[in-house]
Amino acid sequence: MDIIKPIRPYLITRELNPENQETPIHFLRHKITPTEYFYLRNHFEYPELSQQAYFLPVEGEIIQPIIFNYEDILRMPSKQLILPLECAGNKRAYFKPKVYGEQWKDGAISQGLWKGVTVSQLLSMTGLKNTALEVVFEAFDSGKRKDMEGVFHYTRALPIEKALHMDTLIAYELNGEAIPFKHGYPLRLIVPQWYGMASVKWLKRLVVIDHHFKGPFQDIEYNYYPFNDNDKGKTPVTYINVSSMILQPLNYSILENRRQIIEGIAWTGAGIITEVQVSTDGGKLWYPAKLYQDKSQPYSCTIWKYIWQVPSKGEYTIIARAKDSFGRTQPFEAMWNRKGYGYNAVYLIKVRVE
Ligand SMILES: Nc1nc2c(c(=O)[nH]1)N[C@H]1C(S)=C(S)[C@@H](COP(=O)(O)O)O[C@H]1N2
Ligand SMILES: [Mo]
Repeated sequence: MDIIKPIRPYLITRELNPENQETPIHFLRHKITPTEYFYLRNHFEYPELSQQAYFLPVEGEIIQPIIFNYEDILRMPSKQLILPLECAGNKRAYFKPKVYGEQWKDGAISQGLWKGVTVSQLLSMTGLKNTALEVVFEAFDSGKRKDMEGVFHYTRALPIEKALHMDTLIAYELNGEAIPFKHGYPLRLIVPQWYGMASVKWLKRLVVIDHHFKGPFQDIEYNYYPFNDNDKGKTPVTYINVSSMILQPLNYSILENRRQIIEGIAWTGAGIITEVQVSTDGGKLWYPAKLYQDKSQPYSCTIWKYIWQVPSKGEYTIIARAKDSFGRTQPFEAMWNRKGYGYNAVYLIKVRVE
């Protein structure tokens, strides 16, 4: 009898139109997430690709406007970075009280090997006027919104310093191949250390501006709103919070061995992971896990392992907690906010040992 092969990889569907699908967490143990298991986050239907997509105009507060073409960009000096792309809404489903929005669990994150040219190189060719304050990255996909009239392109801006950062890339390859269409082919922005919303797919043009950009994806979405009924304390979502995940054993699994390897990943948008602690008694005692870090790829996820000698049969609550070199530690409770961004509470699983 033939084995029926799946025709599509098994992502975890949150929505099909626009397509929003999670990576099954099993694939996050790989150094890079296989491309077909990379999560997908889209605000609109996929754009239509035309010849125009192979040209990238740079306009605005610059000395010399230039239209770069794809072929030119492929020939420029390039950079390769391994880094996690994490949606700001990852783990939103765990906020209490619940918040509206895609109910992402653990898989709105994937780690890719990205190749591209620096934005800074392109801007060194156009030159910058000293009025330059932000760089706007406009995409081809667009659609309507429920809260405003008109059609909007997905558009985000970066402060000029972040745009000029030596690792902010206009990427054209993911995991050694041209970026797949659903991930932004032919050209997408990659902003290390920031949540995924900054990494604009299907780039249409760059505009350098002398003021603060205000578009719905900058000024309405992707802000932390601490209160349910007013906008006080609104702050933009930028750097990824320190976070971790237990990948093995799985939540609510039944274990037989008295010696268990507990392993997972930890990541941060500020500095590097300096410590991961594991508790097997619900948070009373903590032990350091062994960290495996790729020193040549400082943004990439840290893999960690802890060998647990299980004292006796029973039910256990296992918790992982990461710290980074900026002194940030995962909290027991994530900072609640109305749109459900930046969830990074300690990671907790339950297991039974028989
Ligand atoms: N053009 C465009 N770029 C975009 C988005 C989008 O909807 N349109 N979504 C953003 C968000 S919120 C995330 S988390 C990442 C997801 O990238 P991926 O679909 O390649 O995983 O892309 C970002 N870039
Ligand atoms: Mo996102």
